Amino acid sequence: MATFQVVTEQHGELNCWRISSDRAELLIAQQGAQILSYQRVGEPPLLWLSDQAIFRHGKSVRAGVPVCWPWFGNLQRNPQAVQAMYHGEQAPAHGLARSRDWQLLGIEKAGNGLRIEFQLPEAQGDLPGWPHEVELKLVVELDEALKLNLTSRNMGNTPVTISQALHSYFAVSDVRQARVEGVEGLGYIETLADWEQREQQGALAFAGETDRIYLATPQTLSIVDPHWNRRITLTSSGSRSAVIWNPWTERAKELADMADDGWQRMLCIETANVWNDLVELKPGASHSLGVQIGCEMI
Ligand code: TA6
Repeated sequence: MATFQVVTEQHGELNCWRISSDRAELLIAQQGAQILSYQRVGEPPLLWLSDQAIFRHGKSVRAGVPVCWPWFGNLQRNPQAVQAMYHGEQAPAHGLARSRDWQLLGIEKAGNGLRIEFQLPEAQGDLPGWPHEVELKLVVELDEALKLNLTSRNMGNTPVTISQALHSYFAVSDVRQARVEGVEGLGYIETLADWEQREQQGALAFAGETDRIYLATPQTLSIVDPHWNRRITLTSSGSRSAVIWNPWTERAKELADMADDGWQRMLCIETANVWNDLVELKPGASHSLGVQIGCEMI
């Protein structure tokens, strides 16, 4: 059985845990239960952490896997059923969970790996403007692969509708050389062209700003990185939609927490429940959104 070391660290204003074994290292922040980095020993990072990341309370870090919940993106772009759940003023982008402190329920050995469990207690009726009672848990498992599972259980008496995403930032040698496989032939929403519906021809290569919602996604998507000779594989569960994002040159310059050339070294594939792939939770019902991130040399 592998041995693990857990060290608490402070990054700016954020409490974090650095978890390492002889095979991999993971950095997780209490805010947002956000994985900030993940790297296997002797390999380039799998998840990307911005060189100019800002570690501040109330602001999601540009890194790793922010949890977007109970809505994804701009609330006004969500279906009415998701919008109707929120009664607050300004709705923050990507929901309420990524910028709040979660509670660490435990870190324990599981099989050959490690299991880390977080909960967002405020989701049970105490989120500002969102008066619903949902037990929200994130389980992170680290063994050969990295697994994330976000479970929402409706503890209230009325139905709850959410959109959500595991907004994963992947590290690549150069996004202009990388491609995403598994999207061939899928319908997608081109959010940069007035949310027009289009069809993907072939694998996705990056040649400009990209911000697309892919629909009816298969279980497996992968990132082929020829320069680093590797294929990152995402195996999802509880999801039939994915968002793929790269800000490219001009948008990156507008982001204070990304170097002007930071866009070259990252791309986001966000395992999601968005658009017509919403989650409707009847009282007592639960839903799990999961992704397993693996990697092989090619
Ligand atoms: O998932 C894509 C997206 O919604 C983009 O539109 C882009 O704005 C990105 O997320 C990052 O959002 P953030 O609020 O973290 O700056």
